[in-house]
Amino acid sequence: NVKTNENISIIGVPMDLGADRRGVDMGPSAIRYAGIVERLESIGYKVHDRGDLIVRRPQVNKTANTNLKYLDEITRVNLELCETVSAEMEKGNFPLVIGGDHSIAIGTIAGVLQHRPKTGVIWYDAHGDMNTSETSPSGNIHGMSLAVSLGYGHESLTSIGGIHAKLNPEKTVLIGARALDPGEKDFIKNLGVKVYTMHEIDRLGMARVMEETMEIVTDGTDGVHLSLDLDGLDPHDCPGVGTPVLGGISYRESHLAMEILAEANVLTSAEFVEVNPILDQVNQTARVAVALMGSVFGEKLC
Ligand code: Z70
Ligand code: MN
Ligand code: MN
Ligand code: MN
Repeated sequence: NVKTNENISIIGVPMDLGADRRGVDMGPSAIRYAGIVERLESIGYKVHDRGDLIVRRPQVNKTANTNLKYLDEITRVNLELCETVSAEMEKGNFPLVIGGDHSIAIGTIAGVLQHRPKTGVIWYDAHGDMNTSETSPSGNIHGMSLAVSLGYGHESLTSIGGIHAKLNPEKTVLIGARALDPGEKDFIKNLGVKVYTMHEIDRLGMARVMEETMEIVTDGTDGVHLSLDLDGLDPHDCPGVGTPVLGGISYRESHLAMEILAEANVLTSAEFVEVNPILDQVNQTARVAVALMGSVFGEKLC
């Protein structure tokens, strides 16, 4: 089952401004150090490492007339990321974005939607990332990226990729949620986004959760994007994340989820975000990220 004809393009985004906390900017280095290129090549892919986008480090977080922190630079980087992802897909390459904080999903998804406008999304995360400037408790844009990709939020961000390049809430699935803000809960219900919280994962089991998820994100769509925030996993397995939340998805459940996704053979783009090497234990979280990539790209145990 070796996919020798497939090309994966790795795009690093050393962004931490959306989390307003240092460390996740080193995520792309940590993931490369953990052997991402070699791992994907060993499965049989042709891997093109496009290096990292340039992210500036503004010392002032305020943009005029908004509570969104570092809005100007986050907008600029996501515009560039949108172009970069779109250009790779134009060449027929699979875009694999490594972060960086989760605000970079805005640019990744905007780029993906240029080519696959009906993309379904799996948002694997402890959080909903469904805040807007009105509901955000922090002003951190990494807590707003899914809302933006659905078309809600500051216009500088929602306009990236064009106002029509937006996700369909009914083709968007959250997995692993356990730290939703009140405004996010209302928003998720009103929009009809499907959520598998830790409660459903415990009750139904990950196999059933993923089978139902695959049905939702493949029916009537033209692609499937995986947006995987490492804090979706339990902090015991992934200590190196900016916002650890107890009671998360296990390493084994996560591998199973990736294997079910791989078996369906529908994935068209992916991103792995929020690896924070400063808080990590000997790069464990980056190593988990690379191991999960192995599973989602079809590596077999036997
Ligand atoms: C909170 C907020 C968040 C990730 C933390 C937290 C958001 N809901 N997202 N870590 N990845 O500030 O909006
Ligand atoms: Mn997130
Ligand atoms: Mn998160
Ligand atoms: Mn986080």
